[in-house]
Amino acid sequence: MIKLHGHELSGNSSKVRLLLGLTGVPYEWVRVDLMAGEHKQPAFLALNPFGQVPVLEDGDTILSDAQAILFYLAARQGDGQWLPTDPLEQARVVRWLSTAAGEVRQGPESARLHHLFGVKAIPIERATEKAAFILNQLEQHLSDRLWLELDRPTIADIAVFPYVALAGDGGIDLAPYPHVRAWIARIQALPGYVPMKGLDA
Ligand SMILES: N[C@@H](CCC(=O)N[C@@H](CS)C(=O)NCC(=O)O)C(=O)O
Repeated sequence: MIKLHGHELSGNSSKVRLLLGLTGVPYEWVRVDLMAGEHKQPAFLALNPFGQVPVLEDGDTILSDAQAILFYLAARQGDGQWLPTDPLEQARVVRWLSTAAGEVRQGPESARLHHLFGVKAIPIERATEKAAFILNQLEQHLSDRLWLELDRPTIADIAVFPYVALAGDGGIDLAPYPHVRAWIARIQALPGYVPMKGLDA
């Protein structure tokens, strides 16, 4: 059975949990105690030398990085549902995986690290500015569509979702972004949705 190494407060871990839940794939959850520094110990570094969760173990296959894992799981399914097979559609989805690791990480994810986890080395003004940029982009993008790409949820939505939905943890108010809030609610209403600590009641 697949093993997912992660932490319950890690938005990157929650992306993978979400896809596994939505696709009904059984897996074993291996909690990595980030607060105790377990991810910097040799046993974990042997899985991911970066010392970061999530890590997926699928038999002999070991894969880190939430976006890479989403891509692998969705592509492996082979039906194009969560990751289209048409090259252009696929590229459009991958663009949002990059956005998750780029603009979303520099914005709401960094603001959350500053406020919730006390990483004061992250300049909060810059993170807040970056968050406003990407939230405005998303608000505009979602003004005439239900999902980030195509006519259905894909791994694009899953990759961008957690840190946008958790923006409040970084002191960012989502009130000015009604289309983004409606999109968050649509994801939360999907059958198989996996709640995350701090995000859902
Ligand atoms: N690019 C990686 C980043 C993963 C990441 O930053 N994970 C955080 C938890 S959400 C972590 O393990 N942080 C501990 C550290 O970097 O020391 C991904 O998208 O999965």
